[in-house]
Amino acid sequence: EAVGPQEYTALKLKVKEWAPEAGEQIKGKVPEGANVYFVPATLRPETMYGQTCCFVGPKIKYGVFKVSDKEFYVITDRAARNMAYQGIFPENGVYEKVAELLGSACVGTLVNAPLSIHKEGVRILPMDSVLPTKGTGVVTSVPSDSPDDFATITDLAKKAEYYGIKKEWAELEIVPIISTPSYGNLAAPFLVKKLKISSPKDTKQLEEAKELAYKEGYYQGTLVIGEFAGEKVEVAKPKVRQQLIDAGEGFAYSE
Ligand code: A2H
Repeated sequence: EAVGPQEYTALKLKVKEWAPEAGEQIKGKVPEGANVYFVPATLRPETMYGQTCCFVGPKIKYGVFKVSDKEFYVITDRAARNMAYQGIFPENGVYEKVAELLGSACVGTLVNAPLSIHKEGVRILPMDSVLPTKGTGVVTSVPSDSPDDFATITDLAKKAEYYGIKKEWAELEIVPIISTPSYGNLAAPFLVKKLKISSPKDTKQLEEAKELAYKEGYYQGTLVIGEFAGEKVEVAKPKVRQQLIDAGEGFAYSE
């Protein structure tokens, strides 16, 4: 756990098509024509090219919060309260919830993930280890560089029926985002294999893989995709973040 304040990048994933249950639940509560966004918080904005899906906790309760007549965010109540004191909603300290959604009802929703190579959109999928007490309770998935994400999508694809999802939702192409001297250009799949991680429940090994991937990616990594390809991660990271913010596709969020 980090000691100081965490500076996240919150990313706006616009809903293109609701899963039937969630669509039913927001009916009449969000104005026709308004945009609704799932808003994951990430520490690795430079990896956003590699998003293949976005996770919610199936048992977590989310709110749909009004930012303006045209914009609504799906996040936890806790995150909305924090955001209300960070100038993200129009009035300081005030946040308006127009609907509630259980994570499980959102599974299958198609969203547009900024910067992702998957322009057709990515799906909202379930992840049991999402903590309701961290970030926004929404976690975008970058399986090339996050061992947790790779272990989870592997499990989802293996047990698609059990999870009530289409297998192909968990099988979008994984392409190299960051090249590293020790783990090649797909650090997370490499480390998951190397540490013999066979399920998202192998929490101890995943903790180790996460630590190794993070250090190597951040200090030794070079981006191999996008506008900043060829630049060191340390250098490119703030640039990608700023670009997302300038494009209105993300914003700073801290806690
Ligand atoms: B990271 P820290 Cl490529 N529950 O984003 C569980 N995990 C959460 C979360 C929650 N409520 N909110 C955010 N996270 C994840 C990208 C990424 C991340 C990569 C590699 C490592 C990595 C894509 N997923 O995180 O405890 C988010 O996943 C490794 C730590 O606040 C976020 O960044 O330090 C990170 O954990 C924040 O974790």
